[in-house]
Amino acid sequence: MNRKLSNAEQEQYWGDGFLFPVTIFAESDAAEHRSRLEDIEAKQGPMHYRSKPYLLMKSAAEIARNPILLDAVEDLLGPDILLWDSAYVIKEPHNTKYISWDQDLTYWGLDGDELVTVWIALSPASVESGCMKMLPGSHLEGQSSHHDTYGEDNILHRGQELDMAVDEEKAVSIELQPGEASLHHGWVAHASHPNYSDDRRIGLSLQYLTPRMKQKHTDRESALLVRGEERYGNFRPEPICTEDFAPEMLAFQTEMERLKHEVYDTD
Ligand SMILES: O=C(O)CCC(=O)C(=O)O
Repeated sequence: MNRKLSNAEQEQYWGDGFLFPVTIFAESDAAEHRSRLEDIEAKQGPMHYRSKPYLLMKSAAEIARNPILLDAVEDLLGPDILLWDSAYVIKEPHNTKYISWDQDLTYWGLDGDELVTVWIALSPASVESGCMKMLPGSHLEGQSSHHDTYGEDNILHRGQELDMAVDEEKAVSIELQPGEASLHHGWVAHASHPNYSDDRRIGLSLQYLTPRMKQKHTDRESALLVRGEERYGNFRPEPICTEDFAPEMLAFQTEMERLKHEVYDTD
């Protein structure tokens, strides 16, 4: 039974390696989540690219467990779903930060590809503001080789970049209104350019996987069961955030973020 995505949408996802736009909530709800994020930023400092913000912020935890979003993920991954990682990706107005062409699964240390990324817009994601771009069908061949650039303005940890030249003419710009999401496969080649607009470009990127997946480099990583059952025990269970920046959750999130960077440095 389809929950959120029609058969045609599912076929499009598996054929192209991505699907958009999928409406998750109203623009007014997106504005509310943006304002809660900006209140937290004012108190706690930048949230850009901090790992697992759903452990620290009730707003991120609500988005991550949104039933409409999870229905779409269930259509692609099946009934048992773990939330493995997440990050706000925030490009300030008129900023030179970008993400080079890459495939996510290349450097995440995971042993399979039963993973989908949901990227939900909290401000307009347009070509001008530096929305993601994706190369249709590029997930079908699996992994291509990458090299590290350590590019100064590259948002990626090591500036990882595909070795192959990407034909930008074939790329699709993933333009989204606030409250809309894109879904993408872990092997799809994607990138995003700088934000030339007057507004912040704010997205929350969330990585969902099946409990069958495993981290190759450590058994200390954690994940949050968001739907169904967990019968594998490959990840330490995570608690649900019920208070913004609870001290014990901050300590746990800090440990998990450190571990993630160790893995990123290995793969
Ligand atoms: O937010 C962006 O510009 C890129 C995010 C991304 O690469 C991802 O979510 O996989």
